[in-house]
Amino acid sequence: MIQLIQNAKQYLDRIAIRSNKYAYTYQQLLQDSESVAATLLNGKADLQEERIAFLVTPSFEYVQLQWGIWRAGGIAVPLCTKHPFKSIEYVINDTKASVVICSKEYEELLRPFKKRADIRFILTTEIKAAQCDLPDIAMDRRAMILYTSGTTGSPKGVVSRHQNIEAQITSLVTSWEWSKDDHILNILPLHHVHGIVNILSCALWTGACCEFLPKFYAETVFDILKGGAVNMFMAVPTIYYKLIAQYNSYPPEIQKDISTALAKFRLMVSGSAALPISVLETWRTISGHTLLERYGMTEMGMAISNPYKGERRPGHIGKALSGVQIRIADEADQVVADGQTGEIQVKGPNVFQEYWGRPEATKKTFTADGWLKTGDVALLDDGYYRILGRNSVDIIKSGGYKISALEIEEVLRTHPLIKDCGVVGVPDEEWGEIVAASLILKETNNPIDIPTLQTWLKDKLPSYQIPKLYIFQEDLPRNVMGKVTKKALQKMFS
Ligand code: MLC
Ligand code: AMP
Repeated sequence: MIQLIQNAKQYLDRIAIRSNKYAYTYQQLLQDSESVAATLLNGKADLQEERIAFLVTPSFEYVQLQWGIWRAGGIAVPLCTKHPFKSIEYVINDTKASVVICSKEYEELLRPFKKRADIRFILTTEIKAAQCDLPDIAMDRRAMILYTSGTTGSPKGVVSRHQNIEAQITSLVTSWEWSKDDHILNILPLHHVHGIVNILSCALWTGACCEFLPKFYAETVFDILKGGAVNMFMAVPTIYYKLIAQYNSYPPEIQKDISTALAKFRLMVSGSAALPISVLETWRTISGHTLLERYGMTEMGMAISNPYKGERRPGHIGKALSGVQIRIADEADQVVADGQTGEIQVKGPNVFQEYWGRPEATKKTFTADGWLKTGDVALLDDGYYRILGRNSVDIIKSGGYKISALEIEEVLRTHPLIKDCGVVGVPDEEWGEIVAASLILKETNNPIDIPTLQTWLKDKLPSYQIPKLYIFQEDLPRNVMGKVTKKALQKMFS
């Protein structure tokens, strides 16, 4: 039984979702997701974990599809609205999706799948009101696959089971005291846990309202936040940075209106990347709120959080969330003494069990005794965890997105004028890190035009992965063994 969906029966007349200026009740969500389930089942008793990929903008339609897939016994594979065709095709092929669903807006982009004999292609406009017998879904069944970049190979599908998602939700609902009277604005993409679990699913679990703004515009966000209906907000640090810049552009009377409205909020949260203390402090001046910083990962949802009540310590990610075990371990996976630096390792019902179709990668991401190796380096500082960095320089976090330097290098090396390249993340106030590339050209008298290169990259990489900084070198910095030293390369950009 999927408790998230069962819970909705207690809140039938309440507003579950606000999107595109419409309000949708829990009853509508139950009815319309049943129609999706009936369309997908098409006479079958149970989808038996078929992968159903779907591409719609964040809206009621998204939730209707997500719940419909779950109710029919399928695995939901949400696609990214900002990805080029190549990245979408990769996910659909990797998951071996049997069905692809999209709204009219994405029909042209996904047209090639219409011709595939192994895929059933459904437009959301083709879903008609229908009822059917729904299968009973056990909690240990697979529910969702989200793609994440790593230090090796192509992006991997993180498989979450219903029990993992439920543990991730309930831990946050309890810790942050969600209630049915809450109303949250969701401006985040819905192919990552921050938007899907922390915001959407926690709201629906408690009978609260989730309002979508499918595209981030700082001005529109302030218009909604000033409106008085919303009382919770969650975002990545880059969004707070952009909101601060927008706030600073307003005359004093508008600033005052915004500050008065924000002061009435119940909770404001930051996560997915390190929150700079300067952003925390400026936001406190603007809103009267000390942002609650928490730490998570696609493979486990949230694991560590500053307290809802109690001291929220700047520069720290907080303490273990309820039901989650944390330890700091050395390179041999041995626990270090309190105060010593090591990798954050995590255990609990929130933690995923497998990368889709990649048993070797799954094995490598857990210790022999079953702890998830996050790759994040931290220490316990007077009862609060503090992140110091990451094990790998090949992982870049920009605007809350995890980006693999190796994936970008692989694409750059296929350019006819490029002999070799090195990609690194360079610290940046606004984005956390920005993607920077050093290019070694095949022939120095045959230069590369950067705007042309950027255009060439656009259908090969999501736009947020396209490097923003370039340097040209004769060779990459290397150590005595001839291995590229990425730390030295990073310094060359700063
Ligand atoms: C957009 N751009 C970025 C970028 N986002 N560049 C670097 N990093 C990013 N994250 C660039 C585009 O390529 C484009 O460049 C220009 O900015 C405008 O694009 P846009 O799409 O209009 O940008 P905008 O809508 O303003 O997006 C910024 C953003 C977005 C911060 C709202 O990046 C975002 O939604 N980030 C959140 C990601 C997220 O949810 N992460 C959670 C992962 S889960 P050009 O050159 O073409 O103009 C996780 C676990 C946990 O981490 O703990 O939560
Ligand atoms: P993702 O794989 O996209 O889910 O990103 C997970 C990663 O985001 C973590 O492994 C951390 O590196 C980073 N992260 C999430 N929250 C924080 C935070 N509060 N501070 C620093 N890094 C964070």
